[in-house]
Amino acid sequence: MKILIINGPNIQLLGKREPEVYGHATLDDLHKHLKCTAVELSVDIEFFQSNHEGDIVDRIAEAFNSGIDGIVINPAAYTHTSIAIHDALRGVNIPTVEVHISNILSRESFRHCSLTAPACLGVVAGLGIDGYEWAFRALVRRLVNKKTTHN
Ligand code: CA2
Repeated sequence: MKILIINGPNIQLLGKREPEVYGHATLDDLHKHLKCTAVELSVDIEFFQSNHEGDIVDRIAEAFNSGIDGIVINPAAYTHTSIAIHDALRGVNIPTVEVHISNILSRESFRHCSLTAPACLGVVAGLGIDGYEWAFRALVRRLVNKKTTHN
């Protein structure tokens, strides 16, 4: 099983700016942590971060051809604006869980709406970077159960 972790714009700043909102761990720390979880769960994991909407759309489309079974995505600011990422997720129909480090519902009103979440299985928000691990574990469990049920 192969899972792709996608992070959107400015997430490369994790741990370097606004620690009061996004915490002290860096993107590299997050990747290392998720790699350990992937070993524990016996699944392959790939990472992608981009500040460019089209590149994220292209990576989602490519996931369809490269045998990705599930996606964990933090579309960052594109969450609130990107019909293109919504359409890409719907287009590939790969089970996806959306993650937000902060609780977008307790922040400014422009963050309350996610255009991408309706194309996802579910959303984890407000649990800091731990949310990526919970999303990853929930996704793998869902995929394993699905395989068992259909075989
Ligand atoms: O809470 C989240 O994960 C967000 O997706 C983060 C986005 C924000 O636009 C969303 O509304 C909620 C912002 C990502 C910027 O990442 C930074 C990380 C550290 C320092 C500065 C920015």
